[in-house]
Amino acid sequence: MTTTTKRLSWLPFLTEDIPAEYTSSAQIARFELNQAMNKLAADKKVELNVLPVQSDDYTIEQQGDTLCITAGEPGILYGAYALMMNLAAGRPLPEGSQQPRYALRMLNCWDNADGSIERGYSGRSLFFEGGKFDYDPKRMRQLGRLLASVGLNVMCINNVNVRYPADQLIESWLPELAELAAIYRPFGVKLMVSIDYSAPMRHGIPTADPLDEQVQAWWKQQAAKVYEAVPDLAGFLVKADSEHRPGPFTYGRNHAEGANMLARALKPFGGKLVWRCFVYNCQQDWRDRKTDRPMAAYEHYAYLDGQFEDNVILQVKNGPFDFQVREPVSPLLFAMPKTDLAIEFQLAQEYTGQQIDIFTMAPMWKEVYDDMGADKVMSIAAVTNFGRDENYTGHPFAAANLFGYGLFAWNPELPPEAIVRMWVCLTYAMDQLSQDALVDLLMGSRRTYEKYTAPLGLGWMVSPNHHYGPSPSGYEYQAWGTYHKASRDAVGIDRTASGTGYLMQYPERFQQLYGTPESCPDVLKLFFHRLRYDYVMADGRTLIQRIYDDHFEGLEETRAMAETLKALPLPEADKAEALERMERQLVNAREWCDIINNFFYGYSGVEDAHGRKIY
Ligand code: GCW
Repeated sequence: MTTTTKRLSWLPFLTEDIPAEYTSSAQIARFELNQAMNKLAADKKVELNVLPVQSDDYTIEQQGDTLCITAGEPGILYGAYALMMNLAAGRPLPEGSQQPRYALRMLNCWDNADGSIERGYSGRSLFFEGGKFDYDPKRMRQLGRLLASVGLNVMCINNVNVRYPADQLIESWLPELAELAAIYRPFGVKLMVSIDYSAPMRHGIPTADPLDEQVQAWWKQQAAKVYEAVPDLAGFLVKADSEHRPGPFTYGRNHAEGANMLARALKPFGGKLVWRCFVYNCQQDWRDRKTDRPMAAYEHYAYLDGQFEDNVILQVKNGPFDFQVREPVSPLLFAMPKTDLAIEFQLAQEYTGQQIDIFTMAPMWKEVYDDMGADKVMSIAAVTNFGRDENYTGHPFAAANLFGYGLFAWNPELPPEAIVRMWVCLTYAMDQLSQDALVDLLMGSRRTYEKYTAPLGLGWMVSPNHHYGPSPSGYEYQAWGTYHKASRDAVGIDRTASGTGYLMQYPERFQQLYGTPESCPDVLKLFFHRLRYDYVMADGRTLIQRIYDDHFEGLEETRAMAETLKALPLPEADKAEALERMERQLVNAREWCDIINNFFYGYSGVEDAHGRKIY
């Protein structure tokens, strides 16, 4: 069992473990303020005015030397952390009443009962080992503290791919689930569990058909048992009919019928049914040019708008594919005005460097948010990036994504740089120049990673299965529907009206923006258009030259990052960890640059205009 970490990323001023006996947010808030205020602002007193309501909102007012936080539960804790973190960062305190933009600010852990984590890059599971619950309660409270400090309020603890014995979470493991829920409750974090749609079939029922009365009765009775054990469980999360998971399609039912059956079972207890829209044909023939995977979610769900129970939330990945380094915003997010939606991001860097390469996500989330405009999405979810590693996130800088996600989920209007700067300021006591250098490095890291990997919105040039490192044709002749169609003359897929028609799933403003190669931003050009290598970009470069240039630039920028990193006065452990990973990132960037440029050179036969060697 791991012991509590000594230095807690963005909360280094909190060094004492939270006592186990605390059962309310107000108690924890007092405990944290007591240990921190001396260090942060010894001349100030803090008063808590705890209102007898359940609410996230809080207000901080200053009267002379006294700072008064007024809030219910768990808002009082959010107010306390906001106060401490702003003081620690030398920032002004938030003025007026503070409310989160999203009601449900969720984390999805992809932890398996055997202790492994699907797409986990920070060690093994914090919750499970050897086919059962196995955790360090101190670390649980430490994690509760981290999550509450950035306002996250729902945590789904098991993988959406539910494999035995994780299905027991809602059956024979209920007492243990209740114990864990009790640990997180005072932090304002409600647990959620992923369930297996076919569960009734392991109880003598021959079907999982949502319209079958026995199936409905089984889920109703099971929900009652679950809520008796954990009365405030946030709900169930479901991956159905996706990548070989069971679901309603088997019985000729649509996903409203499938989700509503479960939602009705949860409704008497106030539970939410979060249903993922990551549904597509993963058995595609690459020769089939009609099927276009990004169209799938919209095709499966948009027509069902208005048919879902009011406790159903459809969870939609931010892009139409699958957490690539760049994708356009999912058109489904605009297509269901009568349905509650959650947008889903992935903090785990599956396709974005696996917490070896630095990839700071705040700029990307803000782009997606800006694209969404005045939307009605009310919930937000992210696949987590933490595990049993002592620093939780493997790469110490990956904590900036966990931290940033919380801040973004509370207030997506925050400039990404403010989020990243806040994390740097809180985490590392450094001189201004060093802080600026680290902020710049993190802010540029996504663009750099994008340059040395798949060009101009193509995606999917990663090595199959594990998804680290380049393999330009690795997914080209596979069944997953992820193609770039590079030939000797051209690359990319026409997804406009004259092509697959995907673009037509969007509101008019996107159709205008992405409709022609000229109007479409460079970074998404090959997502929406098939272009010849001699296509001339707005800046006068040919497409092929732009591909070469981006890759060489990405490699150069990574080298510059490594130099910056070497010079930073970071704490020893973080520096050693970051440098060791940077060595691997340099190798990775070099490989990507060589292999992708060589791939396109091989097809096009065009020499680099600057005479650089293409290996
Ligand atoms: O991209 C895929 C991942 C799977 C994951 C799936 C999903 C949990 O490679 O590992 O399964 O997405 O989001 O369901």
